[in-house]
Amino acid sequence: MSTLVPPHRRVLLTTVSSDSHTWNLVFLQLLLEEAGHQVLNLGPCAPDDLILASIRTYRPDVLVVSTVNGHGRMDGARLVRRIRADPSIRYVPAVIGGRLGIHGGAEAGTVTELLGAGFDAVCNERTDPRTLTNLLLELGTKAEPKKGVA
Ligand code: B12
Repeated sequence: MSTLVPPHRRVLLTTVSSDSHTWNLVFLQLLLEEAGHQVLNLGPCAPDDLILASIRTYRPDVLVVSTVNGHGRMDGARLVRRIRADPSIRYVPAVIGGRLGIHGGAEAGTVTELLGAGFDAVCNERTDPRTLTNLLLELGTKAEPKKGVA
């Protein structure tokens, strides 16, 4: 069990529906809990509907999407478009990171595409995961989406 130290954020941690990788989620949960954040981890292959329902019930300060199978670019864009289209949850700040594409994450346009779809911040595989803890503090204070870029 984690000890919550303010300022902390309620974080909904998930991956995308196609992604069965698990240790990225375990790693990020431990990292964020160690920094004092409260984390609900939905585990691998979370369907979009489960993620949307969890945002409604858990009311996180920030949604963190971690994906490494290479389909995050497509699945993440689809997911965040659905979130931004739903008036009851559209303002939840959302960050995505990991290995976002199938060619090692260096694909031009991926960051722009995911920001355009509705993410507030996009991290690639060169982003140091430790920067996420401060990013959450920044994003968690935002009232409206689409204000940050990592
Ligand atoms: C174990 C593994 C599997 C296992 C997963 C078991 C499980 N239950 O977790 C199995 C065998 C199921 C698997 C399947 C597949 N895998 Co796999 N897998 C791996 C492997 C070897 C290790 C992943 C791991 O656990 N890493 C440990 C965790 C802690 O590290 P991480 O995942 O890299 O996450 C770190 C960072 O990415 C970052 N990070 C992650 N998310 C986020 C989010 C934010 C916001 C931030 C800031 C940082 C961040 O922080 C983490 C800690 O540093 C990697 C190769 C590798 N050595 O990394 C391939 C790898 C991820 N797999 C890959 C592929 C292609 C697949 C398959 C598509 C293969 C196939 N053809 O079937 C399937 C996909 C299945 C699916 N539906 O998703 C590719 C992805 C390629 C890409 N994205 O460019 C990799 C990179 C292998 C490769 N070099 O090609 N895989």
